Amino acid sequence: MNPYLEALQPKLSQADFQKLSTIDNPNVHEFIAKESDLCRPEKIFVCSDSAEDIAYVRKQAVTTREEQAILTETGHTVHFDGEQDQGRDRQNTKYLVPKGISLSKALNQMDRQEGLAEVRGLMRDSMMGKTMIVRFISLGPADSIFTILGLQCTDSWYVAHSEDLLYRPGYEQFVKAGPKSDFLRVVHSAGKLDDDMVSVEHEKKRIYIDHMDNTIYSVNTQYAGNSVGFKKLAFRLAIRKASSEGWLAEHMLLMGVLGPGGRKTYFAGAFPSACGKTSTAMLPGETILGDDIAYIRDIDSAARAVNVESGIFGIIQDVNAKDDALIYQVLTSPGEIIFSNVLVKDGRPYWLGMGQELPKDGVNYTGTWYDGKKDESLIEIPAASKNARYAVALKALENVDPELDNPMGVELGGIMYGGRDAKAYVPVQQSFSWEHGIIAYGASLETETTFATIGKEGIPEINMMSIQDFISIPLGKNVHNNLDFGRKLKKQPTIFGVNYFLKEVGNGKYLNSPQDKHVWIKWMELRVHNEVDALKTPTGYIPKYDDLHDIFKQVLGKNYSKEDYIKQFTIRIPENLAKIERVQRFYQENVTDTPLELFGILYLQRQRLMDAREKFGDYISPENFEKYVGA
Ligand code: SPV
Ligand code: MN
Repeated sequence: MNPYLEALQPKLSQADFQKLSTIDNPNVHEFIAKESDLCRPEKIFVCSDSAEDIAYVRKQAVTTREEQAILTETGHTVHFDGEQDQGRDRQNTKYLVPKGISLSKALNQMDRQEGLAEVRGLMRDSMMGKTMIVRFISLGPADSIFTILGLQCTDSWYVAHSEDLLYRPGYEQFVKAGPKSDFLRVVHSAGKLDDDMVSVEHEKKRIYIDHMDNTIYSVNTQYAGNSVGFKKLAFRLAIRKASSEGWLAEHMLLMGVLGPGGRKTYFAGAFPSACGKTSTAMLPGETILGDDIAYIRDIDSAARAVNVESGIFGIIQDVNAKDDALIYQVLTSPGEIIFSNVLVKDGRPYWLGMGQELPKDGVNYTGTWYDGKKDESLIEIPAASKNARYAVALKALENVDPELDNPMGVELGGIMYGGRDAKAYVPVQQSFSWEHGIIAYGASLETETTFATIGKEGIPEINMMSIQDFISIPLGKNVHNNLDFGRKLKKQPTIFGVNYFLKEVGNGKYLNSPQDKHVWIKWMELRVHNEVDALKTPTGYIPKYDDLHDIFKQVLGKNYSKEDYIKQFTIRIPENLAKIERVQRFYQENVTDTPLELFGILYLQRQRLMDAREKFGDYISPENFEKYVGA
């Protein structure tokens, strides 16, 4: 027996000891022993992914009151995070870097030794009187070139339960992998809890990423984006691994879009948090593979992608029968769902924008809630958190794609990038080339901060490829990796820029309804196969009115007016020039390793915009652009 197993034995039941011994990897035992030594749990539970173990995790989440079983016959539970723990915490999420090293000025980083001392100090004895739960996860389908193994030690049954719904089991994979296998490590403690089982020491919340040891520390938080290690935490480590191995780890949805004759084309889509990623992936009539994180590899010169996860941790605000019919149906039917930070009244969950009047009182993330309740700063507390969410397994959805667990992934026909851009980009456009798409849509992705992260909303910012919060390599290197990845492919996915948030000049009204995204994606599907023409503008190829008119009719049964088309697809020269300037400045000031090609491609876009202005003025109706045939 290795010394780590021996050290762990007193904290393990015989069955749990057996489960750990079956994994023939001393690094696994060493990690658990080291963290147990630090956090000092009373007991350790090892989840082997058996039906019995999984049922136990779920039961414990309710017994310990981290989750409440609301209406027991539905299988729904509710979890609350603290008032200061309602989103990802950018400020307290830091990369640990050795002295003298910087990943990029735009990233939150600190000295590794200091960071380790601080976070390990905060974790010391943090699990006293609690159970440490050990979970093994397979990121990506099992037995695949995409598979990355992950191990998490946590003292939260809610976190462990969420992982059941959101990830593929990994215990058997660890057993098979043998002694030398590599894995990502996460240790999490919710820290001190109040009587309602909510983390209280939010000022001591820390999420530190130690990529030198492939380890993530998370303490004094329960919000899943900070605590479910395999979500954004492991994603940060995966981005580094991908970069060193020549593939891509992306903040992207994956979906199948149906085309004429039953053809299916797979798309990936990068959107910052709360910018329409899940609702795109869930469009009715199409198929879903994933809504958050994808790994993409070059396999036989084609881009093939898998969903890293197997469930959805989705935003529930504005999910209603009209805008998100599919997920609304799932959330209002019996099944295993964890709701977080919703309003509960008489055993039912309620959320903002659900399409019905909300009760005037109930229980929410602030405890007992009543209409008009104010927080310490005298600001009215909404009935439910804007960032209230649901966790559900993809297999609970009727439109889950049959290729979800294909070890080879699916071949991508298209990739889209979209942010919250009120002013510049048109609702949908296609890039002139792989390079143009990566730079002008991906690296230039601009958005506004949202409720998904703690802090002020509505602040405009660059969010490169939508991974700004997660990027763990120098930013320029990421741009370079993307350019390079596509150049090596024989079959490049077509790249599109989408913008669901364009507003009318002057009056600030959104120009599109949430359903319109369905039209854009059907147009993109046709473009991938060269089945509709497009118009060539300075920023990309845009749809022709007649084609959109047909698709609006077919998909939404709507009469799309020429007037709407012209408003939505007018090329706004001043706004686009200003955008280019902001993007250039961001890279010049923050990213010393920016590939020169980025500036070259932006320069050419600027030239095209200026030339068009000479000819047509500041605001150019799409009708002025020439028809372009083919791709
Ligand atoms: C996001 O905020 O991008 C999410 C939710 O997908 S989480 O990262 O888990 O906070
Ligand atoms: Mn996300």
